[in-house]
Amino acid sequence: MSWFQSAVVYQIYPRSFADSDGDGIGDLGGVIGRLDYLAELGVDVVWLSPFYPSPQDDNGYDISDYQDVDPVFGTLEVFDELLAGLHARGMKLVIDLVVNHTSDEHPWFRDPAKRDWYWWRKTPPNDWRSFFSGPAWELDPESGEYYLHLFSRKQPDLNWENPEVREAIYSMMRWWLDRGVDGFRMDVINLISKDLATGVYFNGPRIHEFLHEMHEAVFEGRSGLLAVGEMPNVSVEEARLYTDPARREVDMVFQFEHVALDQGPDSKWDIRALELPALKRSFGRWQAGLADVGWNSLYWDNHDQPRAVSRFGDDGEHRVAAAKMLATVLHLHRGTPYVYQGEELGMTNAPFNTIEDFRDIESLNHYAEAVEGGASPDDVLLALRKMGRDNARTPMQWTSARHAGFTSGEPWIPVNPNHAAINAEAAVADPDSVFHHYRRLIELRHSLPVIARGDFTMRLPDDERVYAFTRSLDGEELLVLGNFTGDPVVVEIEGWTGAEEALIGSPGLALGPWEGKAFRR
Ligand code: ISL
Repeated sequence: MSWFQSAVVYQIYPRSFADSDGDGIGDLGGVIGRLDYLAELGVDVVWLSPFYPSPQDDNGYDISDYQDVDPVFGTLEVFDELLAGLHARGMKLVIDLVVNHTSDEHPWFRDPAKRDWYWWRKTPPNDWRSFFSGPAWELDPESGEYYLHLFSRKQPDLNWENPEVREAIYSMMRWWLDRGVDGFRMDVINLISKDLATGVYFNGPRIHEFLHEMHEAVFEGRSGLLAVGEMPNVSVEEARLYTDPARREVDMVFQFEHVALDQGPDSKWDIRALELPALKRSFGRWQAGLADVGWNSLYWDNHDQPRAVSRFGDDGEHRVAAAKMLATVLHLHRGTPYVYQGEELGMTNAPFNTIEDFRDIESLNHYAEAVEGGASPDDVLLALRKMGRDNARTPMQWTSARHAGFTSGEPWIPVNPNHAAINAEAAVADPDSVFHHYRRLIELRHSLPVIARGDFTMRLPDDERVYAFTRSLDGEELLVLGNFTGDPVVVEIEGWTGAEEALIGSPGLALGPWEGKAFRR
């Protein structure tokens, strides 16, 4: 049993969390001011999205110096204070490791002695496309050669074939661990091994070798740390290899299968209705595949996804019930749950009106490309409103005051006007709030071994309205139910009457609109 199996992670996107200096952009000082809030919620680990020096082309996922803090976010001294403040409250800090690419303004990229640290070619060797629209090979007018960037053109991909690159990264990681951080969330880490000839960049030929080497070079001989691999396009079988403790690669992968079910196969902007049985099949396959070896991450939301209550639930009349139900269902699976800032308040998608309201490079590039290709601007906007990453990036809603108490200045992206009703101050004061529901779920994971370690059985797999599963450990059993519709529904579960101890909700197997329940025996 590893410590992280009973832990809950809280993700902070510092730009949008809390602004301490009035420049309209959240910062590390702002996070320090909210540590007691995190402690009250009861999370074990904070994952902090990038705060390093960066031209901010992709909000900090384009790093120009791995070993410092961007002045917009603070200084290394403020970082140390934040780390100490978390540790003093018994929380760990995991930082974002973005090493598939750097910024094009990183000194490595312009250093002639480090030409081979990136992928340079006289002509594009393949037709790879960037995740942010357009070709992935960019002509550099200075040298007349093309460089690879799987993300924006300001995010050139590092060449992990070069051992000097790998050693530089491992040494940077050791520097942060020596400073006291407790691990890394590794951005698109299954993209680092590429085979240009065969066109492979997901889970490439040397990926396991690189991760194992990193483990030996960085984590060996240290304990209590966390290594999370963010891995788009990873199968359960591959995830088993990545997270098998005996292989010493990473502790868990952060995978995307369930958040792709309402998207077409070729484009996230091709939005489909979510079918509940498909969601259950996906979760069920992951629960079973990592039952005896490996470990799951559990999440609905992060800084790249729309808000869960708007996407999978109901952000109108039944918002509170739906937000609680989604939390109940997710947190009682086997795996480590992640809470993305504001999810614990049931924050919703943003009412973006025009393209000017958007800030995200992915959305802006897609809009430009699609409209130029003849798509109707209104149709493109409709998709951006539903699936755009900026939905998750509107400022954290602290109070009902101006700009939701996020900043005393002008926020870098519009605050959701619903902060008048949805905010942390109101939620903490209301014992029935979504916030206190999350707090109780976190407490339950800490106190009930069946939640952290029990096995998992999907029930009613084909039911289109209700998500149902049981967990069991050493004779202790849980039943979890979630109504994914706005209508009341009564279910029958073989062997359960609903008269068992109700951990969440009232006794009985009748569910109100969007209601979630859990029973124990
Ligand atoms: O958000 C996505 C598509 O809409 C994903 O493809 C996302 O780009 C992918 O999961 C990788 O995400 C990570 O790396 C990106 C960065 O923009 C994301 O914010 C980060 O989470 C490049 O560093």
